[in-house]
This record gives sequence, C-alpha cells and structure tokens, in this order.
Amino acid sequence: MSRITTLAEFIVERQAEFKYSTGELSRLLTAIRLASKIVNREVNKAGLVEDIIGAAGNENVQGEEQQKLDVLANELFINALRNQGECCGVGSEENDDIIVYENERSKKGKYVVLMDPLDGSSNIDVNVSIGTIFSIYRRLDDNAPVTQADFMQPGSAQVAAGYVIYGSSTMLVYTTGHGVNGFTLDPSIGTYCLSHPNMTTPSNGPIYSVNEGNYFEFEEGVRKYIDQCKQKRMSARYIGSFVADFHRNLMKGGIYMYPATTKAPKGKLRLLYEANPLAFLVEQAGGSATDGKARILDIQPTELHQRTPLFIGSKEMVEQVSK
Ligand code: AHM
Ligand code: MG
Repeated sequence: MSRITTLAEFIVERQAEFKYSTGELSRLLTAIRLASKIVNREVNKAGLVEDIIGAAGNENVQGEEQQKLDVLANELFINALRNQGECCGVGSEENDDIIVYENERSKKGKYVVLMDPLDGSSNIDVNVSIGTIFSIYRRLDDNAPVTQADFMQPGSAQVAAGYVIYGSSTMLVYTTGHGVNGFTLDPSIGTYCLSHPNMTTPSNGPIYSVNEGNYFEFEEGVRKYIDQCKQKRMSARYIGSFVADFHRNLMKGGIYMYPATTKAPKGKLRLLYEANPLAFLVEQAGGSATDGKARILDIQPTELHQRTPLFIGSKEMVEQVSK
C-alpha cells in the first residue's frame, strides 16, 4: 500500500511556508477541518432526520430563508474557531454583524475568518452537493481591539482560503498562497487524505456555468459571450451550488458566471464570503476571477455583505468575457 498523507500531517509539513508564526495557521485549519467533519456527518444524514432538513423559520441578513443545516453549520464553525484560539473574530454570511470572541485566548488571536458555512443550502432538501467556503486574514493591528476594518481587507490580503465540498465524496481544498491542494475524506477512518496534490486548472475548458434563466437580464457583453459558448457547442453545466460548480470547473476547465442582472445590479454572490476566497484559490491554480472588469482580489470592500458580479475559472475564458 502506498503511503497516505493526511491533511493533519500535510498542514504540519507545510507550515514553514506560512510567513507568520509556525503553528498558528495549522491550528486554524485544524478547527476548520474538525468542524467540517461534523457538518459532513450532519449533511449525510439530512435525508433521515426530519429535525435537520428543511427551513429553520428565520431569515438571514440578505432576507433569504435559512435552512436548519445552515444554522447548525454556522454554529459549528463559530464554536470550533472560538475554542481553537488563534482567531479573534468571525464574519459569516449568516450573521448580520461580525462576531468578536470575548474569551481571553481568542482575544489575543491574530486572525479573522470570513465564511459561508453552508453554500448552496437551498439544495440540501434535494440531495445535491453543497459546500463551506472560508477565508483567513491577519488582523490589521494585533494590539488594538478587533474591528470591522479587520474584515474589510481586499482579497489580495488573504493568508489562506479554501472550501469543503460535501459531494459524492467530501473534499477539503485549500491554499496558503503556495499552490492548491485537495484532500478527500475517507469516511471509514474519518480522515482527510491528500488526493489532489498541486491542483491546477486548464487555461481553457469545455464548460460554461451560468443561470441562463436570467439571460435577458444580463448586459449585452455577457449575452454575446454566452451566445459564443453555444456557437462553439460548449457544455452548459449549472448545479446552482457555487462550490460544486466551481470545483467541477477547476478540475475540468471552464467558467462560472454570476453576472449583474437588471434586478440585481450588483450580482448575487458575496465578495467577502464567496468571491474572494475562491478567487484567491483559482489564481493559485492558474485561473482568474473578475467582476467583469476588475480583478476580484483588488476590490476594496465597503460593506460586510457586499455583493459582486463574478466571472471565475479558466484564465482565457475569464479574460474573454471581461474584455
Ligand atoms: P447561498 O449562499 O444562499 O446558498 O446562495 C449562493 C448560491 C450559490 O451557491 C449558487 O451558485 C447561486 O446561489 C445560485 O443562484 P441562482 O439560483 O440565482 O442561480
Ligand atoms: Mg453562499
């Protein structure tokens, strides 16, 4: 049997690549790794447990109905990061405001985490892949109290980012700015094992992913690009679960688009929780991400729950639609 590298081992092996103190990022990733395993367990039994599947009856800050698993995943990640100690606060798609940890250990933490704890959650009830997206920043001033400004740094300041896909298998994929590596959860031993070392994405690909039901609401340039995709007989693939669409396109080559629409002129996806982390990751894999004009990672956020149009994936395709 060939040697297996577990995520825990890999994190320790690579911690020297991280420009700040040894061990800090490792501990943060450990918290995310553990929480994701619990979320995975709950996602897998969602069909069985009436209490978990279905709407929780609350709306999140964007007025969308929260699913019960969203709420659970949110709590699990927030608690895991609090217990761990390196993180002084969390910004979550599911919470109106930032959460600042009050325990002594976390107060000294040098990092903030932004996350979408369960992306694509409208798909839970219908057994379609969903995901967690996370993004880690160094706080601006270790000696000052954490403020919203710590969470509003441009994506280029991320020190690590990644996602977990709860799919036909569960994978955790992350970057610390030194390439991208993917780990598959072996459910028999409950361990993430290195399965996709040094992931790169093709510079061009056969797939375009967009909610074409909105076609007549897109601006002309985007409509023309979609027309070209069809003329080239490319494959249309759209799950409606960003992490899953992104993951497939990363592996096979392609472009995911959530453009501005007449109804939603800023698009749907959130800059801090969805666009920035996957933009960092795709660039590390050789791809690209823009809002149609500017590089996603260069955008200076102005609001915590800011939305952005998004074009992300294979470099040549993103360049073409962003002209
Ligand atoms: P969510 O964070 O509330 O789950 O919304 C984000 C999701 C993405 O996963 C997905 O790509 C997109 O919304 C689908 O939107 P639409 O149904 O408008 O195509
Ligand atoms: Mg989301």
